[in-house]
Amino acid sequence: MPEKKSNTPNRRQFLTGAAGGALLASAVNPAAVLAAAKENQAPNVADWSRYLGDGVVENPYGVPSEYEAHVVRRTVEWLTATRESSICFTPLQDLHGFITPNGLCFERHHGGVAHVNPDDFQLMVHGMVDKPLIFSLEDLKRFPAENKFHFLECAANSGMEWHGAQLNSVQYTNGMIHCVQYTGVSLRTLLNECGVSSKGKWLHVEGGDSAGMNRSLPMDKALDDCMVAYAMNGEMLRPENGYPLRLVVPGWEGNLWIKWLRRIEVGDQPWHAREETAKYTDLMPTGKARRFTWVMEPKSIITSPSPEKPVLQKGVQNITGLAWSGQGKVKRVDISVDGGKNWRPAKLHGPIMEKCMTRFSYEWDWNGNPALLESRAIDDTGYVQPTIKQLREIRGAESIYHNNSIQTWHVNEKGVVDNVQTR
Ligand SMILES: Nc1nc2c(c(=O)[nH]1)N[C@H]1C(S)=C(S)[C@@H](COP(=O)(O)O)O[C@H]1N2
Ligand SMILES: [Mo]
Repeated sequence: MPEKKSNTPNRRQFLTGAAGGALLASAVNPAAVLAAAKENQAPNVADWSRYLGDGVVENPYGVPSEYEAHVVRRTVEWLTATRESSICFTPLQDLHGFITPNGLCFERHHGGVAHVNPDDFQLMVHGMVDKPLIFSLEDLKRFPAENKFHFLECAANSGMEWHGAQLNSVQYTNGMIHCVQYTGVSLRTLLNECGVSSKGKWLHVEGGDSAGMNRSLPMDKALDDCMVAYAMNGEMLRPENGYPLRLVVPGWEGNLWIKWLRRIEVGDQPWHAREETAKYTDLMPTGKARRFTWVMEPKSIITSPSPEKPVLQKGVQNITGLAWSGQGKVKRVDISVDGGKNWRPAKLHGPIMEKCMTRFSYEWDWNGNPALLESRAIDDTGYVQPTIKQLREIRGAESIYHNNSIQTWHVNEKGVVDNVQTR
């Protein structure tokens, strides 16, 4: 939790002079602020102004400021038996804009991180094709590259919240997601190179990690917008995200995005019987299970205020967060400060792209009374993000996957924010 309170008054308080507490009363008086300045604060000369700083290439690969050391991926130790088959969470509360920096992207591994030497790397494409081919990384880089921004959300994101509010955190309730720019080759280009038989309706995609993670991908999706990516955010993939090659399946659940991709087999049916494939199903109240629920439906989350980012003072707050849809573009995000009774549209910060995160913000004048903050996403298909009760009515609460319900944050009179479920 951040301890440091901002002593910078906001624009409105400057203009109206209507500052609340003692802190703000001093802050609006420049003479008083200057008189109380600490050693390193203006008008005094700070330490870092007195001496020469580091030379260039102090860090050949740059790292964040030491004062940002709290901005890290985190895991929940009790969630899984080992770290090799586990998951960690993106610190959404500390991100700006819509891009996730590579070092902060949540990780999900079933058999640990494979460290693949690119000289030994090969991608084999075979099965129902005219010409089976093996590509080296250099071969793949010779194809025309595509550059696309997409979110990747694990189907289990918010999965601990089905029965009730569990984890008092935006990172732990919503952090199984990241959004980066991918560079790679469209799957359509690769498949055309091999000449897919008209009987080829499914791809069997396989990873080179110890889990040998494999999935079935319908041909229509493969030809629509999938790609094999070797780079993220302008540099080669990180080992934990599949170096040197991963599958990108825009808008669909994370488990299809095979990392350390090494084999694509074209077939006429899905590889249903595989145990791993069967695991990703949604148990319904009837005892039956939904399967092949691949699309990640519209969702949004207020990242500040949040349990990690309490409200520090009365007056104007910048409510901000992220929205996304696996069906298309985010069209609108509405904000409620009274638990869903009244809604107002948030400002969307462009660029707004298909199957990509969109940053939103909303100016809220907090009077110090308890409040219930919510955001709801609406995409260009007209789909409106549901409440948890609406989802439970249809799906029960026994599934782990595909919880895209509205998150409610309760703000108390001290500005402390808690995860609650009210409707
Ligand atoms: N080879 C391989 N690919 C994999 C996995 C894996 O364990 N092995 N996990 C999948 C799951 S369940 C998710 S949610 C995403 C996570 O991708 P990330 O680690 O880049 O966040 O990778 C998918 N691809
Ligand atoms: Mo996942």
